[in-house]
Amino acid sequence: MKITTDRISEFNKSNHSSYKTELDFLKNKLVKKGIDTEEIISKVADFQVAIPSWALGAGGTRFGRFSYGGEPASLEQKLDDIGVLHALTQSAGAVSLHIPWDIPKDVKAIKEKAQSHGIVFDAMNSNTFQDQPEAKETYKYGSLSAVNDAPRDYAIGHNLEVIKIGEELGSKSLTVWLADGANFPGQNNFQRVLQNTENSLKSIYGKMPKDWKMFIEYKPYEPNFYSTVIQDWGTSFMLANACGERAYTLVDLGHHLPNTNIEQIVATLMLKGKLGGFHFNDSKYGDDDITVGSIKPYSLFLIFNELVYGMENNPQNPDLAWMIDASHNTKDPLEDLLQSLEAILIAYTQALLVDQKALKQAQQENDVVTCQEILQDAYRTDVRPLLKAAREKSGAAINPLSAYRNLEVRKYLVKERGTKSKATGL
Ligand code: AOS
Ligand code: ZN
Ligand code: ZN
Ligand code: ZN
Repeated sequence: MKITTDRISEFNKSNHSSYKTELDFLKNKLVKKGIDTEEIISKVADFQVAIPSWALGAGGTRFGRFSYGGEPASLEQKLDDIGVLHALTQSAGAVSLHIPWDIPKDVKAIKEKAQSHGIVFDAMNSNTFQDQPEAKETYKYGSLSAVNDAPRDYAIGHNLEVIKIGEELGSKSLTVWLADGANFPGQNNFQRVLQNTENSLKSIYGKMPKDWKMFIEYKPYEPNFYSTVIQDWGTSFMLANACGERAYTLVDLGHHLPNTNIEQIVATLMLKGKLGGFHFNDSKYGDDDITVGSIKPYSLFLIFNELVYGMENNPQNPDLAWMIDASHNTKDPLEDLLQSLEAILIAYTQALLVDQKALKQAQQENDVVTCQEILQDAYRTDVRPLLKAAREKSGAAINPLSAYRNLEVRKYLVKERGTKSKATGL
């Protein structure tokens, strides 16, 4: 299914002309505060978030999976689905591939398919957290951290293979997330597994093309419940420093213990020029991977406030690789991703509204009340008309979710792919 720009502009014309009144009202308010709304609209229109190849099917838990119907059964179909998201939003112009779940069989055809949707290949994800049917070694007791040479070398080899596939596709980065850890005290010698991990990462880093970056993701627990080798940002930061200047920490919002101050972690890493990648999702308890902004939108705003500050003030930090890392089993996966994209752009836009000059002054004067007022004034602004303007500017649907429903995309996908479809991977 291909959604043409004509269909979108037709839909925009017939459904959303009234948003202009809301936009004028908001613009007037913001202009009085000295905010350049056109600049904000352009920034929002430019923001691109990668969609992971594993989020297009209905997710599941170990208690089962329920098909949504019309799920993509191949990498080609996954790219078609991202094409739908990108056509509707013009902000999902990248895919993040997971190997081996999504090995391209015909690289040329896959590249052409992606190109036809305006999609580029962002970070490649290696997988050493499960054994594949043809695997020669098992990761049961660890991969890059393993105490035995054979699984460790095998895991290093897998990462190099992922880089090779990525090079063919035009990707420029590798994300490493390790499940390695222990379920019981005494199982691992902490120092030994950390040292093994560092050595393994260094040997992958040493063989990475010179224009590639490595992102090291951390997570406190799951699937291991006593200890995880790369448990927190400090460990990831240390490993990235040990590898070299093109290795960075990746922050996944769900990978923190309850109440962790994620915005402070973001600020610290950006000051040191070491924040490379970002996984968006939301959670109530742990790595819940639910729709971005569905539980803690104010936290998301505070995190974006630090990201925006860093993007404006930390030239030492590279451009970030943004990705949505969320999936679950009750919503239409495409609608869910549209909601996540919306939440990301709302938080980003609100953060762009923060009066940084006034905030700095209030901070200098230790005016705590004004500091809070400034942040909450931005957060409490309904910025959705600006998002709509950004979308109209870039040829997207003014309201992507209602366009998706109106164009009956899911109905079409179910007709084409069937009701019992099951997404590959996972
Ligand atoms: C796992 O918890 C991480 O968030 C990773 O990014 C992982 O590779 C991805 O979610 C696919 O399982
Ligand atoms: Zn993640
Ligand atoms: Zn995760
Ligand atoms: Zn997660």
